[in-house]
Amino acid sequence: MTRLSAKTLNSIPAGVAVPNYDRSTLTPGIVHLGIGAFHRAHMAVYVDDLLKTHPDWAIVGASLRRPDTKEALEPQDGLYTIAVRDAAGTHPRVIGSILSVLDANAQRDELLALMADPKIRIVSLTVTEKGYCHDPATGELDERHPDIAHDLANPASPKSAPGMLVEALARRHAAGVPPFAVMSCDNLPSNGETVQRIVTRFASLRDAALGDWVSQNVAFPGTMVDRIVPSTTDADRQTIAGLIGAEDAWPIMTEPFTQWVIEDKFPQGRPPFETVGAQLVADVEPFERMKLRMLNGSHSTIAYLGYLAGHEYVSQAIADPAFHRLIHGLMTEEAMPTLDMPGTDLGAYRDQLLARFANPALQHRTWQIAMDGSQKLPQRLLGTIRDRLKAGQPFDRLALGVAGWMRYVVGIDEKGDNIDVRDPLAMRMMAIAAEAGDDAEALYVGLVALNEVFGTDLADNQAFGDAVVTQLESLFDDGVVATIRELVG
Ligand code: CS2
Repeated sequence: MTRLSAKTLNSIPAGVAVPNYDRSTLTPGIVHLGIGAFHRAHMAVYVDDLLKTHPDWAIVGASLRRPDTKEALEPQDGLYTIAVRDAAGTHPRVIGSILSVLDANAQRDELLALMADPKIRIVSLTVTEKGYCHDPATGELDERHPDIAHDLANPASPKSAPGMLVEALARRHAAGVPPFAVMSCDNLPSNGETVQRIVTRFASLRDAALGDWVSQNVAFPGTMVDRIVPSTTDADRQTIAGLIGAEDAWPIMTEPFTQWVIEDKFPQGRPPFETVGAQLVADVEPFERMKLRMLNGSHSTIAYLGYLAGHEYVSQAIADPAFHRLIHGLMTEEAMPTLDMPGTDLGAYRDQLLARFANPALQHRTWQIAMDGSQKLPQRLLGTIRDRLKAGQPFDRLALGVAGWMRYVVGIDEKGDNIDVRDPLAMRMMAIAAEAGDDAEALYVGLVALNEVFGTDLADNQAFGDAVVTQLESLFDDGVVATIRELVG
């Protein structure tokens, strides 16, 4: 079978959408750091919709960790398929907005030179929570992070995202080129402000004057991004080959829903994202908080409890009426009252989320969402809990979500099988769990002392401890299913 590429594009069957513009006229306006599946199902699709009328905004992608995306896309001239999936079927479309992919390790100088080029006006990022090298509880740069220490010692050959951004900005500053806008598309709370804080701090540690220049001149628009993107499997590759009549080494599977809310702060200009479905707003924070607390808070709760209960996919967990009641209640009773969203029907948003979770065709693994919990919990569950505590309101379902994470990171499931726990703190957490055994109280005390997750306020909070330990004891004694039933009736 032929490989998808510029040469084979005209043999793709009619009915599969392909780029509606001449790719040879494109020039890059965006460098994207962290060119994973999410970016390719989200921002790259919005940009694809724009290129016919705005060919100077194509994307050059970079991967900071692994060369696998480059290896997959290079022989395909950057082309790849996205397949939108639901009960009605799988709908493929070929995307052409990514001109090329650079491997940041092997092509660091090329990447930095491009980022310093005046034609690049936006550098966007999806490097996941841990890619910012920050302390998730406080949102501050983790100055002891090994990559940060490396990049401060070797500023011209950075490894980390903050190090790359600051080196490119420093080069622009030195050359008198106005800075690009830095647009985070990760699920961090107040992602614009958080990345601004991290990058400005890193720049100041390099050089106080550079720090001042960054803080006064660089724009960090915030965003809320949303599209569910399960990891691609070999079965998916086969399905796509059948549909497009060509081999695609890395197609992206996703859902019909997509949402992008962007803070309109781009001094060097931006493509008219509002013409292709994005919402440009003055303040993105309420949207981010809604999404993190309702979608991602539910997702993480489903991931830990669902995995432990033996559900491979989110859709299987949410099909269990007890899980459905738990998540419906978590959103309605505990998350929604903490949100301030005039003009948004939160009940309708919740119902749409429950329907998205139930999408039977998506096959979104609970294990995938369970990854990196130490980086995700603060903005997904703990912020909501803090607000509930402040208001003196109950939060048992959220506490069960946190207890589910604590039970999960023990690394042994209810059948006694090992769990492949992926987390930057995995080693420390496993040591804590090994010490605690199946003593819920001891496990809680060990894990809650991880200040970068819980801060010091929650660690010292009796009501928080009581609520989580109650659920954790039940998880150990009675198992997940009985615990959920007990809680939701
Ligand atoms: C998920 C998210 O893996 C995870 O942690 O909760 O990636 C989620 O699918 C997206 O944020 C949806 O927009």
